[in-house]
Amino acid sequence: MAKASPDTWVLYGSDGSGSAAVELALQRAGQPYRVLRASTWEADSAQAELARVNPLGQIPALVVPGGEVLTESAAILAELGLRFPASGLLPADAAGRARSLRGLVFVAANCYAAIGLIDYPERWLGGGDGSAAIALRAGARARLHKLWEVFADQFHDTSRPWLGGDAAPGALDLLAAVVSRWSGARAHLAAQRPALHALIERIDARPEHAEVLARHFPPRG
Ligand SMILES: N[C@@H](CCC(=O)N[C@@H](CS)C(=O)NCC(=O)O)C(=O)O
Repeated sequence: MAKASPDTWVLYGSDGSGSAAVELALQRAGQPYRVLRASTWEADSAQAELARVNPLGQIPALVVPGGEVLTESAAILAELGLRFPASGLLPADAAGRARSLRGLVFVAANCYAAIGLIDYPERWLGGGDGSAAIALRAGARARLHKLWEVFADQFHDTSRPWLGGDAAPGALDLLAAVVSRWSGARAHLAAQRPALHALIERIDARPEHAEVLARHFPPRG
C-alpha cells in the first residue's frame, strides 16, 4: 500500500487529467511531489490506493506530507495558495483572494462537473447508454460552453494580466487553463470570448508550465 513519505506530497493523477493543474501549483509553490498514476479508466493504475484516499475514485487527490488528504481541485488549489502565500497562487489582497476563491469554485462546481455529465451520463440516468445518454451529453456540452461564457464575463477583468495572479498566473489561471481543454471549451471561447481564450493561451505558453503541459496534453499531430 502506498504511503506518503513524511516530506513529500503524493499526487494521485493521470496524464490529461485535472491533476495537471495541481502539478503546476505544486511546482509554483516549490514543493517536491511524487505522482501515483491512478484513475478509474486505467485498470492497471493504483485504483485501490486512490479509492482509499478518495472513495469517489476521482483525481486529483493529494496527500499532504504527514498524511492529510486533500481532494476536490478547488480545495486543493486554494489550500496550496493559503499554505504558501509567497507562491502567488492566491492574490495577497482580500478582494483579489475572494474573487479567486469564487472563481475556483465556479470552475470546479460548474465546468468540471459538466465534464462528469458528458463522460459518465449513465451515472446520472441510473444506467443505460441509449438516447437519453446522447441527449444528456449534448445538453451538458452546450451548458458547459454557456458556463465558460459566464466565467469569462464574471472573472476576466481585462485590465489585469491574469485571472488570479499579479506577477504570474495564479491558481485560478491554472485550473481554467486545464479544465478548458475538454469538450470543445477552447474552440467555443475562441469564437465567443476571444480575450479570455488569448489569456488562457498565454498561461499555456509560460515556460515554467511547458514540461507539465506537454506531458499531460501532448500536441496532436
Ligand atoms: N469535483 C472533482 C472532479 C474531479 C474529476 O471529475 N476528475 C476526473 C478526471 S479529470 C475523474 O477522476 N474522473 C473519473 C471518474 O469520475 O470516474 C474536482 O474538482 O476535483
